[in-house]
Amino acid sequence: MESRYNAAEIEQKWQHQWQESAIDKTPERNEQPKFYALSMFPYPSGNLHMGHVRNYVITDVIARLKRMQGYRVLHPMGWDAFGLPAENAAIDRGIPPAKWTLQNIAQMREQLKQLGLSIDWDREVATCCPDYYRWTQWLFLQFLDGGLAYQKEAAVNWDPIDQTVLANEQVDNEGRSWRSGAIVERKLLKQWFFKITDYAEKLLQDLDQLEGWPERVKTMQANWIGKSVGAYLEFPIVGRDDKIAVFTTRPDTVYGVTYLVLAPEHPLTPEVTTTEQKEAVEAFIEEIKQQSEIERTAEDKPKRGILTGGSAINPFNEQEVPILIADYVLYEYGTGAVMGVPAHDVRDFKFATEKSLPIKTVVVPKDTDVEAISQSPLPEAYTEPGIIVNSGQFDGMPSIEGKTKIIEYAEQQGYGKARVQYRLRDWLISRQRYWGCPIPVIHCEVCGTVPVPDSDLPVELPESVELSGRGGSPLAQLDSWINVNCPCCGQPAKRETDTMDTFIDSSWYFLRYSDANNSNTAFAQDKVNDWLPVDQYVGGIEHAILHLLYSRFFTKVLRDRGLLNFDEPFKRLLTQGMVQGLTYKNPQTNKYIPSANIDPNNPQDPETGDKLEPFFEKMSKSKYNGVAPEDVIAQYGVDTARMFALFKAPPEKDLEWDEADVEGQFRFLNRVWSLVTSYDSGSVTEISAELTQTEKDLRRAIHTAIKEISEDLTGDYQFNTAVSELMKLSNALKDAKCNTSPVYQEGIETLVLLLAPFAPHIAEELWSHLGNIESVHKQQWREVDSSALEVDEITLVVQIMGKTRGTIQVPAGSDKVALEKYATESEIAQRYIEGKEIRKVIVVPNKLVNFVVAK
Ligand code: ANZ
Ligand code: ZN
Repeated sequence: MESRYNAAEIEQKWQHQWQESAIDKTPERNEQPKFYALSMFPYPSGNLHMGHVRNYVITDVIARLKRMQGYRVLHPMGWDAFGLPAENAAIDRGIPPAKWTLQNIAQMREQLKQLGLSIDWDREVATCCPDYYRWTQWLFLQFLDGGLAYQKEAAVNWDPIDQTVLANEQVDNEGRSWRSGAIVERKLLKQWFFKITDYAEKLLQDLDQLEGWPERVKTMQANWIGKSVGAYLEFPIVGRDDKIAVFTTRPDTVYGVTYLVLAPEHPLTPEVTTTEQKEAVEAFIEEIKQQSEIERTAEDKPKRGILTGGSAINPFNEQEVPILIADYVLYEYGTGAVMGVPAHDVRDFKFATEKSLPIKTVVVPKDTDVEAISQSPLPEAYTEPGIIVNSGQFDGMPSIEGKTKIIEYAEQQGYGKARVQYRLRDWLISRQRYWGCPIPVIHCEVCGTVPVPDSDLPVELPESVELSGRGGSPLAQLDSWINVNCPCCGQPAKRETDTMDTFIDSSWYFLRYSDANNSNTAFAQDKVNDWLPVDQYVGGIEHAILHLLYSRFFTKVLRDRGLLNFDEPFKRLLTQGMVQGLTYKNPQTNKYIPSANIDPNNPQDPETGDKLEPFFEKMSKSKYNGVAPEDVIAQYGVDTARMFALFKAPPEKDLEWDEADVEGQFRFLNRVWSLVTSYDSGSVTEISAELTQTEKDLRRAIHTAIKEISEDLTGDYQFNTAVSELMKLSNALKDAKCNTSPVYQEGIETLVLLLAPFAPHIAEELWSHLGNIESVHKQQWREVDSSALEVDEITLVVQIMGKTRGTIQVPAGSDKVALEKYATESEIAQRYIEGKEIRKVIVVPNKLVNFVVAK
């Protein structure tokens, strides 16, 4: 048989067969080691894009490889299905969010199935379905029971367009909502929080366990947690009984304090403000309220502040210092108050200079003449360590040592202590939105906040809700849903109307997959402890902080509640790069131009005639640089698309979509196709006692491929070099002049087996063509025969002017050029031909090299 490679035909055929034979079903627990391969589940927008394709293909190759290597593999898929877009679609088009979401899921599931992914669809989860969110609610109640969920009034980010609260991370650097783009305002509201701060230290420490994570992701997490070591110090307020507590990382500079600053929202602000300053202070506070946290702390903005008229005493030196309020001091961090040390902090230096506040040096570089520097003003803040001066009993001490000594002293005196502070805040989890998981509590005037009893879960989302996009929570408008009897006292009470942040849904889905269809519990312990932690997690770098941090937090809380027995959910993490498309933008008009309208040989703007420089950028609709997966599949087949996505770049790097390289992979698969289909297994001869050199060389090529590909696919997953090795093997087979040898047969079979994880359909077809009954995907991965890798040596005679001067060992099968090189570089030749002109080199393959030199 020598037929054409018809990708569409064989892909359909095998996808159908695989479904029939349930080949991708997760095996029951057995003596095989387990491997859990997981892709970050998608939001069901309705359309699969190239970024998805790349993500899922990477995970699929790993899953298929691990199966061949003898693991029982869990490779599931699901949908992160709650969230704003469904609600917005409902508002814009009048489709109920549930309907819209389920339609999208159905559509995307079909698209995913086209990719030939070896997913166990029996374990599919969708976070918006009651059989899933029943357990999200149950988990929420676990947190509530553990004292890890609570309500408090909080200044929140308010999106005036979407009419909802946003988490800090949903606000960009310019203070805009990540979804609507509106400038975010501050508003005080009662909100639900998860106490992630209780786990700050653990979340930081355990990053060390994550050897299989990219360093940069671990650094991002550590920075987000933001641990600071310092002190808590108290300054008595003049004329009052109370004190102002500050958090500082530089207790060694406490003698340099020349003022204190409170956050405008600090409860002591009105208390310390004098009558003379009252009006000005209140006006200032009004102004600050309009600013987002990002604006308040932006480096490049001038710091704004105002005197309160009050003052406090520095307990270390009894000095009286003024109290100010300023925008850059945040109420939520530390104690909401800071001590101003302008001589040693850049921000304080700027602020003090602008406000003409005194600057007092208390740390100097070693060997500084203190008298001399106190004569002239300090040109800038000195922020380095040094020697303590102007600080009473601590003078002369290195500042690093001074930190501990000053804290010890403050502790003895009773006005301070050591303190560790984290930047991480508690997780604001409530949303005033409809399409999310309802928070399962009931508010009773008598009993307070009462959890919904387990038997009443799930609290289902009501269907008949008016979604206008305006006002607060849509659920709050539905009286029939809100009014219930208190589960405790039976009196009329009200349901909570907030829904949960969708990050909660995605903080435990990987646990649910281990036991996805359990209707009695979120997951059985034996299942979750068997499959988890995830052995390889694959997803985008955009989730490097929050999703991963929240999932780690959930895992630790559930472990502490005895629901599972591991510390960390994801053993290894691969953050795949983006898929970039060829982009045209007119620099004059700043408009993106669809590439379909452009002649690649002479790119110019069809409207203006301006010349264009193409470049690569992340594929997106607005840039007209996207390539639709379905188009590529229709043209080349999914195996080519997979091969291209794997070959073009290492998985963690960005991938530039290039039609010519897609073609290249298509041609490669065609070469493999004809190589294997033209092979005649009927003509194979008996294995001979001694392999010929050709056979030996081919065997070496085969086992080199096995070795290299196996190595490329452990740990770092260098699919691109693995595909190159496949190409080398295919070339070696094409060139090998031993088609009837059993070694050639071994080569053909190996090529198909090694190709199987990458291009599963063509490999299956070719495997079956070779006469095999059982699927290629059920075969064992080939082991390296290291004896095949050994290079035979021959003895080469080295002659000078026809006279034998010695012999050297060289690799067998070396060609003439190589032999001449070995001989020329040998010590023997060097000794005899040194300084002489070589007239001629005569090479007799496998025997000798003779140098003819000038006398
Ligand atoms: C005095 C001082 C002197 C400070 C000096 C620094 C250098 P990190 O490392 O980020 O934790 N600070 C404390 N609470 C604050 C708040 N709520 N808003 C704004 N700034 C606050 O930074 C800790 C330092 O940030 C603290 O140490 C404090 O200024 C300031 F030479 O105290 B420092
Ligand atoms: Zn009650």
